[in-house]
Amino acid sequence: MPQTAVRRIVILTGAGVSKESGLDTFRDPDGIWSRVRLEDVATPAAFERDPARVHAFYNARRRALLCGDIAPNPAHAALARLEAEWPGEVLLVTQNIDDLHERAGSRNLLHMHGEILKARCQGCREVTPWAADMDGDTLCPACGRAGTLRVDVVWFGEMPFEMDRIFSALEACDLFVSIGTSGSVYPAAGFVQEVRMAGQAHTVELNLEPSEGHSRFAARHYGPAGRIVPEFVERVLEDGW
Ligand code: BJW
Repeated sequence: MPQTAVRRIVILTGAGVSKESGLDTFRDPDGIWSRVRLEDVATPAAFERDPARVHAFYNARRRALLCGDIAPNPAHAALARLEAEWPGEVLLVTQNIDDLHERAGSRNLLHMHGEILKARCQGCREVTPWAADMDGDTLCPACGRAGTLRVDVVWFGEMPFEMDRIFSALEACDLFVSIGTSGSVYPAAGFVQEVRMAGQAHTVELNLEPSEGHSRFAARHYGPAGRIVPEFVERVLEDGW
């Protein structure tokens, strides 16, 4: 057992961790924002202006996630293994709206940008598991109203979920690892700075290439997540950091 046994780990993941599972990132040359403008699909104003377009965007991504071809990759599996085998706490904070961390076995997990497999009623506020398409006529299963459902994700200008728990964990952690995120969307992009200001935690970036904030990390490893995350987890479980 490593000497660092009781230490607390916070992991932040982004779209890069799901890329090798077959889900697109946002800002890579072949990413989602190369095909659709975020202003048209990922803001509250876009949903007010053209709800059919926003529903269609998320319906297509939900169908792709559930089509049967998408599965967790070795990076997801390694993070679930870390949670299962690390003697201290491992909190996984994901910006991803897919369910691949859950499918791999992660349990101590916060979806700060929401989940595509949930619907939220803008009338009664109820959040419901949701695997089907949604449109302007869909009835809220809780209050029965039509036209009030939206996908339970966080758009630009909205407050990400669970921020109090996340900031408390960042302040108290001993190791912070950022995986597969470009570091261009706040508040997630600022987490490494929060950790550094809070104290002595070690900070590590694992990504395909240096992110916007790469110089803020004490250690950096670059390559596909499916290779470098299992290698990193193996090292942490063997030797700590
Ligand atoms: C691989 C790989 C492989 C590829 N292996 N790696 C001016 C300054 C500062 C902030 C703002 C500002 N103006 C506005 C803001 C705030 C705004 C913001 O940050 N805007 C920026 C554009 C500047 N943020 C917000 O509005 C957020 N809310 C907010 O700030 O509330 C106020 C607040 C204040 C204080 C505290 C707390 C809150 C909300 C942001 C919501 C983001 N929503 C989206 C859509 C969600 C639903 C959906 O999926 O459709 O979230 S946008 C999109 O970006 C999605 C992602 O979660 C998010 C981050 O993207 P991610 O994951 O980093 O993906 P990419 O594509 O950018 O990067 C992938 C990386 O993987 C790359 O580096 C690749 O190299 C790498 N990679 N293959 C390993 N195989």
